[in-house]
Amino acid sequence: MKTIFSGIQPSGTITLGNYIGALKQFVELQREYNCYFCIVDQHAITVPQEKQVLRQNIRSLAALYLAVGIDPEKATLFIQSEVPAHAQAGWMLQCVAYIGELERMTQFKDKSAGKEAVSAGLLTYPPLMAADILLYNTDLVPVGEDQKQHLELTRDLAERFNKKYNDIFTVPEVSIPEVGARIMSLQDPLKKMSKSDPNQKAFISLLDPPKTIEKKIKSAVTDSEGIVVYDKENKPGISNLLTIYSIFTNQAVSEIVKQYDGKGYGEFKLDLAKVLIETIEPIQNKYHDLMESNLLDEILDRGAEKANYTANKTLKKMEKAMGLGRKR
Ligand code: ATP
Ligand code: LTN
Repeated sequence: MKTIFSGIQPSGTITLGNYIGALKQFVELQREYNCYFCIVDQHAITVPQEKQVLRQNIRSLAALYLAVGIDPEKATLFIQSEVPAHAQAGWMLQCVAYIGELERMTQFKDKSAGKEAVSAGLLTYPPLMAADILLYNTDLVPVGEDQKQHLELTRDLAERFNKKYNDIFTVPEVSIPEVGARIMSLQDPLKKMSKSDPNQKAFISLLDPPKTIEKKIKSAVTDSEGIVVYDKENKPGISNLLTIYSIFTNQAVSEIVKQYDGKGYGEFKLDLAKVLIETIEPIQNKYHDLMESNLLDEILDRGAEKANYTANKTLKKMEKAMGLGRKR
């Protein structure tokens, strides 16, 4: 059975973008692969976090993974900081990575732009991500479009390590969904929807109450034409909403366009909000049940135990290959 690894940062509440680009794929793939799904809290601290909020977000993200359909009997769900091998392997891979290639990462450029104090961790984030993936002999990494560059670097680091030290890493492939790999902000459809966007109206979170979902969709930026057609270049706002509608209803965009022929954005947006609420409400109900139960801690404990076992085996091989410590 092939192995999948993917991670989500507990840097806020999961958005529609995270759900469509990542989580929805995870649920589908867990049947056919040996899956590791991680709450990457050590990645989240590359930018400032409030400690109580971070703790809450970690727990909440774990519950959301399960509420959308991750089955702990099939997949291993765990918290990155509870598996120390990630930081240890991350350090070794930092020593394999070059500063120049890290400075070229667009996520680093975007997140550091205009900031006075940028943490060193923001720059060295990709070798930690490579460690996450490589520790599990991962074959496939399902992610949204924005992570493609990090995956290319992960492959480069794996190949470099294999060549320079010992051939121990599987070089992973990336899996990006054909539709919905880059859901755009509701307030600026030229920007990616992000859970850490300071403008709450820019994203729909999976925990937004139905009324909020409706309001956010109603106020989503479109254009003044009022015609529901897909034209990503000239009408990015309505095109983004059409993509979301299509994913949530399993209908082709062309069919939806026909359905709204002669109707305005108002009616389309109201229907879209309804469709979203129908899917999101049951997820929220499961989420609240999980947050109140002890099950969540049991699942995370089991996940950490299993992840530690596999990750430590690879870590030992890495240390041996690099000549760290004493001969055993
Ligand atoms: P942050 O705002 O803190 O950077 P984020 O919302 O970008 O967070 P991540 O935790 O970095 O989310 O990403 C988790 C997963 O969701 C990744 O696989 C990422 O590619 C995917 N993803 C993030 N944003 C989108 C989006 N707008 N459309 C599709 N997929 C996305
Ligand atoms: N960098 C990713 C989160 C992430 C990840 C990973 C994704 C950390 N480690 C390993 C896939 C595999 C992000 O910012 N979305």
